[in-house]
Amino acid sequence: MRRILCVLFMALIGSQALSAAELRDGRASRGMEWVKRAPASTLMRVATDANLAEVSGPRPIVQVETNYYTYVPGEPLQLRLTVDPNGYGAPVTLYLYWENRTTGERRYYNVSNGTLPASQQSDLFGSTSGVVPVFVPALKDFVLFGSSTDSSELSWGINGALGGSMTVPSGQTGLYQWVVELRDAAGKRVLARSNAMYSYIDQTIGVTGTITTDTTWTANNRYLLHDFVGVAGPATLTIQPGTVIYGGDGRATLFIQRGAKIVAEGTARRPIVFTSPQRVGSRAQKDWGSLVLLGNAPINVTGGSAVLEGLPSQPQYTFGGQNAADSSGVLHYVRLEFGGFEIATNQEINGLTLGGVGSGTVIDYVEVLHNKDDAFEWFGGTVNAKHLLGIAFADDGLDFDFGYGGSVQYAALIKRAENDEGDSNIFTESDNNGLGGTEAPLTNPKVYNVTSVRVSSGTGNYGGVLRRNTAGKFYNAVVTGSRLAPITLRDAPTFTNAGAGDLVVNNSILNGSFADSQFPNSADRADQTRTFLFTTMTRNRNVDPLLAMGTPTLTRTLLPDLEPLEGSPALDADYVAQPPDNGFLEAVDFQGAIGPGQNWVLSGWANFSDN
Ligand SMILES: [Ca+2]
Ligand SMILES: [Ca+2]
Ligand SMILES: [Ca+2]
Repeated sequence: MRRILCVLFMALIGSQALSAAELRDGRASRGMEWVKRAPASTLMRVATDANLAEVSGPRPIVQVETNYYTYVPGEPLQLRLTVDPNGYGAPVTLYLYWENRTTGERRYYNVSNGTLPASQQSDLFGSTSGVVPVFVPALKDFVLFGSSTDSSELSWGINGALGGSMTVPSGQTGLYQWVVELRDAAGKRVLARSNAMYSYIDQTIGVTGTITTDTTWTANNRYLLHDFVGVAGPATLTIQPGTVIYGGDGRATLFIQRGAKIVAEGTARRPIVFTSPQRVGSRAQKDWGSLVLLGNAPINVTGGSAVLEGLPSQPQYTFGGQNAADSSGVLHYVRLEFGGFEIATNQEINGLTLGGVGSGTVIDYVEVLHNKDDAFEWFGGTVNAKHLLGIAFADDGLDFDFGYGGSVQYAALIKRAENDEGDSNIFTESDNNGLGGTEAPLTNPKVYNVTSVRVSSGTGNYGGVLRRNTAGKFYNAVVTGSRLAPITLRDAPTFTNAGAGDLVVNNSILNGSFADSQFPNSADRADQTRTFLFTTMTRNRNVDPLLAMGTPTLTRTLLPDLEPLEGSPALDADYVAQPPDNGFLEAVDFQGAIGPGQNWVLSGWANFSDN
């Protein structure tokens, strides 16, 4: 630890310090030229403005990023910052600190003194004895620490405003982060916080072919997958918390085959990350494939098994069986970023593909960021899932098919305009199968507490499309911002299922226009859809859900606050459905993915980068 800090001190103290006189006068100096100091007269208004902001919601947006997630000794660590006032006019204080994500040890950084001792706290421009309030600056990918001379593979090519790159020491493997906080003018209340996690590792380990014996991937290495990598039954692949795995090429995809297991038990502080091998800022959807789980649980395909779409008819790509309680392992605090490579024409790998996965599998806290296809897709199976986060997926949020029959609770789904395509739906697309056949069991997901929002764009479709003879139970959803109708039922068999009570959409906030709804049997499809959703179904409302985020913009999705504001209709107990006690679904007192004070999306494990 001491050696790391020595290196940090050396790197950081090189920045220009403010003199006491400069601080008193508010004069521009090299450390502070990118912000505007708030004059004392303005500070009189601070309390009023801050109280107003507390009620009405607009908060500044901040995002801090390192140039890479893992470093071997000697590699340069750079840090950059994006800030948007987002309508917040009152002065704030800016805090920058380094933290050990394993031990919690924290060191504040200050432009005058560099890294402070563990016992001291200061805002970026002030001192341990007093803060320096500033107006929220507007910064886009502003490099705080960096050297233009670093190799282009890892560098943003700009010298940092606060100093040069930090050089990573040897023998100090571990998980760390830089954190930026915007606090109120007194330095007390945190208005916005962003953390950039990274680890120091020993080496890169390439992975190819098929894993046939029990194997553990450890957090002191980074793993680089090449082409299709399989785990064959009965082997178990165990991945330590905090481990980072890169897809080394476009086809790089990890298949957990029938009878095999993945045990990826990350934690809130040490998530497991699968991501693009490119430098932060140069990443995009399709940089690699993603993660595929194939199991032995029932699917509704004749013969009981199927080959995953786009893949050759071989046992390692086959899924489905007779064991509803089958386990493919554990995914807990796992991120899947910048995947979705096209393995065949129009066949991209989903963020998380679940083919015939059984209810013995644990899926809780999984993020998909910037995937070219669906965020999450189920091909049959019985696996349940909680705390799913999908951001900037190109196709559907939750795609159900082939007789899936499990439960999903708490899913936050955000579409971005920059990555949105036709026939894509923010919340869900649910089919019994591709032909709308009667194969049993019908696709019948039990889905509670989803929040799905979308940044305005000219493409993208519905909130949810229920079609091709699907059944399903959808409760406590919040759907807002869809280009077309928030929910649409597309064909006659699906509507028949709804009439029989096998397809239910109740207790949901469906906010938007239904003018372009599809409906099976009438010229006036919009009217019939409205009648069906708001009269035949129970306790649905077409109202603004009053989320803290406000109207979604791309910048706001860099720190997406989906929590319902005080007074939100999502908190009206009369409209909240209580899930059946099936051993998985939990009692709730809110609609949508996030309850007041339970913001699992912004708790520090997830990533919201746009590149
Ligand atoms: Ca798909
Ligand atoms: Ca899809
Ligand atoms: Ca679709």
